[in-house]
Amino acid sequence: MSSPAIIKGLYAIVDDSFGDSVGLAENILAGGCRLLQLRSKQMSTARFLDAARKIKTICRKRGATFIINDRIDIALAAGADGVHLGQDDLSLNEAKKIMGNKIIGISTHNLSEAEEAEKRGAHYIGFGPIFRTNTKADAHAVQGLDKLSKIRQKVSIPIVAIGGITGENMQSAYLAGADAVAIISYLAKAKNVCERTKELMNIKGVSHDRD
Ligand code: 3NM
Repeated sequence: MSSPAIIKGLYAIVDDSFGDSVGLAENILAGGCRLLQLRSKQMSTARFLDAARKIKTICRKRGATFIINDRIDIALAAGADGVHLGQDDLSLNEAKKIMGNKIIGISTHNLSEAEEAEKRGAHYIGFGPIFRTNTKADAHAVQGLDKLSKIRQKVSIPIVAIGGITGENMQSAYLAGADAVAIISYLAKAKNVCERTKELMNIKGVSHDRD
């Protein structure tokens, strides 16, 4: 499962700062999402791995791709499909040595980071924040849709738009060239997470079909 062609459509990120990650993941996957990341800036390694293993089991049942944020050790121990790394994490070269042919995504916040990630062999890039977000305390300045379009012209690996994405602006990110949209709070804060996921999966002009 190393093809970047599966980085498409709704890319849900389950962040434990919003509560029970496993329950959230269960509802998102029940709503039809097939690309999910587990992210935690606070869980102990043992709890992170436990949540990752449980979510991986649900992902397998649903045929969903499962990515772990930051922690290569947990991604490997849980048997996830890949890892998503920030600019300050292990370098792509080092990560590739450890991860073999698993998926590696890189967070980028400007054109040079995006081009560098592609050159070094990232399978996809995250680019953001596209819109204002309260979820990431140390978020960069808002990049907007224009910068997303510019990056689309320069980079051919899949681009995951992130930051402040909702049901209302999701389509605009696609029109600007995103292949996938990563969403944390708009899903986590929904009254009915499964229904909201279904709504997102039905937004016109957004393809979730994987090659
Ligand atoms: N990374 P929400 S923005 C985790 O710009 C993350 O790289 C970002 O959360 C980046 O969907 C962000 O709630 C937070 O806005 C996204």
